[in-house]
Amino acid sequence: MYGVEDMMKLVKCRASIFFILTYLFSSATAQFYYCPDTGNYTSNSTYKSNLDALLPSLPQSIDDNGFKNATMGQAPETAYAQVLCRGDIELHTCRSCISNASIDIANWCPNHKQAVLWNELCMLRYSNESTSGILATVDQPVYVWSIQNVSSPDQFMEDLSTLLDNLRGQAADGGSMRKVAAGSRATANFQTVFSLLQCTPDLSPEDCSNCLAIAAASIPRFCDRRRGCRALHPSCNIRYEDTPFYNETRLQELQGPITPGKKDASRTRIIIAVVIPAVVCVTLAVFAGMWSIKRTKKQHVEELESTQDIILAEALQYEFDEIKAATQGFSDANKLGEGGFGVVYKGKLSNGHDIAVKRLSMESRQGDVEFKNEVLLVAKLQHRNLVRLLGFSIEGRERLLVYEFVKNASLDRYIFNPTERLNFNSERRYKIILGIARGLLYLHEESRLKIVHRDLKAGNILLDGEMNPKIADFGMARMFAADESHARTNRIMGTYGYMSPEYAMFGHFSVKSDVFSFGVLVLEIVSGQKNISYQNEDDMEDLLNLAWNSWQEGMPENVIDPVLSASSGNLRDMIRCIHIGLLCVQDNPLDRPTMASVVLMLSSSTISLPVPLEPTHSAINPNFQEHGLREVVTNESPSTRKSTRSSKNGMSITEFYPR
Ligand SMILES: *[C@@H]1O[C@H](CO)[C@@H](O)[C@H](O)[C@H]1NC(C)=O
Ligand SMILES: *[C@@H]1O[C@H](CO)[C@@H](O)[C@H](O)[C@H]1NC(C)=O
Ligand SMILES: *[C@@H]1O[C@H](CO)[C@@H](O)[C@H](O)[C@H]1NC(C)=O
Ligand SMILES: *[C@@H]1O[C@H](CO)[C@@H](O)[C@H](O)[C@H]1NC(C)=O
Ligand SMILES: *[C@@H]1O[C@H](CO)[C@@H](O)[C@H](O)[C@H]1NC(C)=O
Ligand SMILES: *[C@@H]1O[C@H](CO)[C@@H](O)[C@H](O)[C@H]1NC(C)=O
Ligand SMILES: *[C@@H]1O[C@H](CO)[C@@H](O)[C@H](O)[C@H]1NC(C)=O
Ligand SMILES: CC(=O)N[C@H]1CO[C@H](CO)[C@@H](O)[C@@H]1O
Repeated sequence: MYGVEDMMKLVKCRASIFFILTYLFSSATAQFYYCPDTGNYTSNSTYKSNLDALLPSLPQSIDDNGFKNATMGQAPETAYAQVLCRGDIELHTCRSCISNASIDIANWCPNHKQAVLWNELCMLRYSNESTSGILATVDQPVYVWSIQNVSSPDQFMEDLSTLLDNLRGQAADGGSMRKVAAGSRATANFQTVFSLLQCTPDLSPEDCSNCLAIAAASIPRFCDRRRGCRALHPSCNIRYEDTPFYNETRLQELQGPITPGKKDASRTRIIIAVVIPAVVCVTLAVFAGMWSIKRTKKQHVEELESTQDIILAEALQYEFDEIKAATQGFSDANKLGEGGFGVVYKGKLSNGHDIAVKRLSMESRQGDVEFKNEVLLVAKLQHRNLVRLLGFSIEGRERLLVYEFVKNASLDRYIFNPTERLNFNSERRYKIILGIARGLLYLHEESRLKIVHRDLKAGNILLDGEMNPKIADFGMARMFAADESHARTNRIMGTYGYMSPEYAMFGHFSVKSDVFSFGVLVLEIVSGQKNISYQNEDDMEDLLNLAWNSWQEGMPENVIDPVLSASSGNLRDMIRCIHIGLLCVQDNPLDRPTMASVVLMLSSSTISLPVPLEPTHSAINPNFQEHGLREVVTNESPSTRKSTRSSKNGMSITEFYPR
């Protein structure tokens, strides 16, 4: 019996790495192989004669479904083979492909007891061990990518991820004869992404789905922004391109109509008409690892959900030394910033990719396995307004998180900076607010995990090269404390000034405490002022107070950053933002809108907004904290207390400034 750690070592020892440089292909000639170092046969062995008899028989035995498993000979010298043709090709092409592969495989993996060969149209593998019905993935699968990049990478990768999610289940449920799904989805710049997913049909639906999930999970790491990519495992493969590459007619003939992305049908047709057939130059890196480790599954059920998670963890795990080298030994020169959980460094991997590395300083209460589990879950959260978690590294007590590198600095370095904020016109600010709202909505409602951020603030919003906002540091609570599932905590991890009263005082958190922080952030972005500003020495006035008072006086433009008033005439969007901000910072969590309503309010100018109630800002200003506490404890409902006065003023403003 192996423990998980032993098993990780086992994976590493048996892994061998092959690199092949550049391939140029415009036809089916490019081949990718994997020859695990599991032993060689001798030329006079029975195994070799069994294999020699088996391979040539494969092309004729295959049928329209494009899959065949076959065996030859008696144990222990039995030769097992599996072939899988791409789900949309003609039978005669499939046969020709397998026939070529069965000859070529001996050239690529001479004398190997186990081998896999992929080319554009088919896959052939053989082994001295039964492969039927067993999920086989390599821990670092073969990724083949186009060297060309898409023009709107964030949107493209997000739409791709959605498309793959949709197709995965469809492929898994394909039945015992065929597990194939193909489809397309419209994305930015009138482009469309096309994808074909396939498993060997001998897998169970669950294993097929897992295999495809593993293959898809590393696409952002190996094929980020690429126009096309293939992820190849022995048991499944994924291919996507920004041009149609599969034969839709043949697929329909074999398994009924394919379903393109629902709303995308008309656009897809236009795109198909104008695409230029691409000759894709491919760089290939073959990372090899262990072939099939399914048989150890049962021993690890308690620690990790499944062996597949272990394999996936391997795919996301970086060598500590690699990261150390990438950050020049965590040098001060590479330091990007410091947060509650550790110092963040800029790094450059040997393949040229820029990364940001968070070196965790806080002692976690979790074991390595729990930590890996949480990283896996958080890495699955992908949205264009979230900073992408690429992986992790563990060595001894050191824990590192590896993130995509986001070009420009965090939002606070711009909006509170007297010169930088001149470049932030109201349009840009509105776009940033909307982006943050969308990212937060994804975390709260659209993702599988339903994460409460708990530390949303300007310093945690990063801006990419196009000044799109990306939320950083989400999921940290999951990776540190096991108490995320409880809506009450003794560990307050937010930042003072952004914390909702119920969180700051009682440790109650919920999506609505994030909404509060979002409200503060909105007011900051609009005003260019921090949560607290000292207007004069005696009279300390915080931002929420200022916003509320100006609102009440019917002068919301007083809150707006003066650099905006000077430059732009149309401030309606900003006033709408102030209104939304005030709705978000209301004392009673139930009065605050959900992020879904916030996104709706921001996206549509015709929706009329409810009237905000006065925030008592009890948690904002330390001097008011006692006062605030008393108010909440007496259980007087803030809504009944304030409604008369505010509705009058609120109404008039809503009517004055329609967008
Ligand atoms: C099998 O043969 C290859 C060369 O053909 C060699 O590189 C490899 O080390 C051999 N493996 C074993 C386990 O002997
Ligand atoms: C397959 O070959 C490897 C390497 O020689 C050996 O360790 C393993 O036991 C063989 N498997 C079977 C089922 O004979
Ligand atoms: C194969 O040949 C080697 C010598 O080359 C010999 O030692 C071995 O016994 C032979 N094996 C079989 C199965 O004939
Ligand atoms: C694959 O081969 C095994 C025997 O090795 C057989 O039991 C199984 O039915 C085959 N599966 C398919 C899908 O042909
Ligand atoms: C098989 O090889 C022949 C000769 O190299 C080639 O003409 C043919 O296109 C190949 N078949 C496939 C499906 O790649
Ligand atoms: C495509 O993007 C990758 C990764 O971001 C980058 O390294 C590469 O230089 C880009 N290639 C082109 C042709 O722009
Ligand atoms: C943001 O990043 C882009 C691209 O790196 C750069 O051209 C631009 O100057 C940056 N903007 C600011 C305000 O720093
Ligand atoms: C007094 C107060 O709450 N100040 C906070 C305002 O926000 C910044 C971050 O932008 C915090 O660092 C301050 O503590």
